[in-house]
Amino acid sequence: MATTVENRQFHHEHVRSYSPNHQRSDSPIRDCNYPAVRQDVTTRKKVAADMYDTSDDDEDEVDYSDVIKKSNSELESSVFDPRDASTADLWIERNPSMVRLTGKHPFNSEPPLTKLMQQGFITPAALHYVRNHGPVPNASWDDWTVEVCGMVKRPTRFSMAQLIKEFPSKEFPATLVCAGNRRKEQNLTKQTIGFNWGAAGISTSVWKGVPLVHILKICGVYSRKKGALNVCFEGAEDLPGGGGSKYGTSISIEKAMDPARDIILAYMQNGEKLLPDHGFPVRMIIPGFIGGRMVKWLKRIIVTTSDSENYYHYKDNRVFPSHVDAELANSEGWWYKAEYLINELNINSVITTPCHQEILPINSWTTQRPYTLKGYAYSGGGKKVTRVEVTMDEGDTWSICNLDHKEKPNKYGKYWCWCFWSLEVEVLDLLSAKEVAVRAWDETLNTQPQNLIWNLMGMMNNCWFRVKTNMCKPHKGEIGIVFEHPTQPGNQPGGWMAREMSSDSSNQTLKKSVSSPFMNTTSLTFSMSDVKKHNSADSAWIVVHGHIYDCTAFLKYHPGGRDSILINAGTDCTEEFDAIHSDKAKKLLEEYRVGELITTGYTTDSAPSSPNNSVHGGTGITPIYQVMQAILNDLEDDTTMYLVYANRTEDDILLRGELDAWAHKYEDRVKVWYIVGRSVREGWKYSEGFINEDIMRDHVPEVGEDTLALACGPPPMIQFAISPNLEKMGYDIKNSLLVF
Ligand SMILES: Nc1nc2c(c(=O)[nH]1)N[C@H]1C(S)=C(S)[C@@H](COP(=O)(O)O)O[C@H]1N2
Ligand SMILES: [Mo]
Repeated sequence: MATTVENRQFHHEHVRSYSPNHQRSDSPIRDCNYPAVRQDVTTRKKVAADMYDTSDDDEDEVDYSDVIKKSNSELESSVFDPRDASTADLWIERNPSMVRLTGKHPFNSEPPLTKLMQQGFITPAALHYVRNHGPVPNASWDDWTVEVCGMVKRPTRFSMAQLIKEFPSKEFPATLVCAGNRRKEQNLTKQTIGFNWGAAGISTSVWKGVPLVHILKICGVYSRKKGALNVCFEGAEDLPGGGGSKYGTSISIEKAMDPARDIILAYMQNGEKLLPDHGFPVRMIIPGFIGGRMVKWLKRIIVTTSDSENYYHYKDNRVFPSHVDAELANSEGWWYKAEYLINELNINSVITTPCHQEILPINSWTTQRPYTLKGYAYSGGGKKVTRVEVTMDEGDTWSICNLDHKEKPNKYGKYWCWCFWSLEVEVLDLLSAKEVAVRAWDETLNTQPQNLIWNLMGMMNNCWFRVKTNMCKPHKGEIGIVFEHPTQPGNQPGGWMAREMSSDSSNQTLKKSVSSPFMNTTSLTFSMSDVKKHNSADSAWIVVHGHIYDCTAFLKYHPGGRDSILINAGTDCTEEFDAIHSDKAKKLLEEYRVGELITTGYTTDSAPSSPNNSVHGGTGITPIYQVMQAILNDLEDDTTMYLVYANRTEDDILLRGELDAWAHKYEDRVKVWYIVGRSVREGWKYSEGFINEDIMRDHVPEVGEDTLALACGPPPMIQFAISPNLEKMGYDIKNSLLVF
């Protein structure tokens, strides 16, 4: 068993010059029970206790057996997957639901995001994401050893039995995140040199193992003065990188010895021995660090002067500035610049509820109760996530979410796990939002950037996580909001980033052909607070009848002079405009239209609206107007729409101009009928009074297979006037009436 360190692949010729006293190539690696350091188990434990304070290692230990048991229940069993049959991994059972990111081999996979979240705080080992650079070593527990060598006084080789019996252990939950988590968003911006992680390259387990600091102390690390500055870790698999090597990396000796960091050699995951994919029989766990530093199938720990020379230590897990492409990275040696190596995770958060393609039906049931947004958040280095915020107006206003930290911090106040956030929002607010975005903050006030910052390896992507809300076409008696995540993992299609990419680079015809069954209103929408910002000669926007016009270029041509536009810039000036302009001028204005005003309130007047106005508006014609607009904008939709629109007086009729224009333009498809309660002027050709059965029968079609009634208005009107009359007309109120 006694081998020497001569056959190691680690090159540390340079190390020798820093540590002339250390005759590494001559000093034999000792098995743990080598006579020269023979100690019985109790003595060794006592030595460990003497060398540093282990007295409270077990003190605050929490019993995790319940969470673990829960996490493993009701999980479909792992199987030999036919995709592995022709690979070196054919002997490994895997959970069939894992999403493969790199074809068959090596195995790189993440669980479906929704499934991951359903498991809660602790991820069952079989659903834990996997990042393998090569074939999984087919290890035997009894034969496995971990060798500690390099700049230590007592190079030693430990068996698994010794790691378990002769050292104190620590057990705690820790979240692992691959630095490539969320990389697909980067790849859709511009291809990086990494594969497509979705947002589930993250998992949490209860890990149990020997603190690294115990092992290093037992082996007697040389002093820093003598050059013991780094600790390298090496795995067991044979990899192609760098002309044949093991996976390996290193951390500094301070970090390795820091008791606050809870670094362990883990041999248990969720109360069981490790699965082959996660490093059986033993791996490094370095809480708060990127997954890439946590070497699996750990074979060697080498104390050295300089950091690891392993190919993967240099060519992986680095974040370069955006301008550095592959060529530049090689020609200018960016791989070897220490400051671009990453260790501690950065802060991140993700929306997991709603999930991708989730449909929230809009009906009297759903609009009356809030919808709960949910997700996860984490930060690195043990920093606590202290705030998570959601915006529904692209960052103008933020709501603070509820936070659920399931772990107890360690005695140094460090947090090693993800936390969960949630926020109740109004369904009508979701309906009027274009997207929902999340960002987190940690205790040192790190937060996430609004925009993606591309880097060559596609690592540490933590821009705001945005979920788009699209109106879902009336279908089988329902309309709804369909949510769209930015991407889907691996080569799975879907996500708004891919859609936006394809519509950028293609013509109208193609755009139509890639459209999903769900439509997006094609025109841009803005809130009044957006418009308000364009109030100068540099950018002069106005709102007229709910449409937004950019008049900047027109300023110098305006017959009435530029100032008369500028005093209205950034406001709704419908009345002012209508008062003095000819039909010709109105037509001219159309050329400058840049979008539509979003509002869910009853008012479209020029009163300054706070950002909240746009999200907390009452029920009104707006949702129905938006549905109609969406249908008309979809060239493939030929739904006929009948609108019966009741108001107190004619002056109260909102959006009348638009509705009449539609009724005129789409004569066969849009029928509008008004009812006003009082002050009817002479020549009024519509109904007067209250909505009743006769009016409904005259202006609403009989129920048909594909008929859907949408209603908005005060509850008594719905309850006493609309529902009963629709019922008389054969409508099944439960399934074919949607109330906003
Ligand atoms: N020996 C070895 N260790 C390794 C790797 C590897 O390929 N080989 N991958 C690393 C990377 S990049 C990550 S993110 C984590 C993933 O651990 P997991 O597969 O248990 O989730 O292991 C790290 N340790
Ligand atoms: Mo990773």
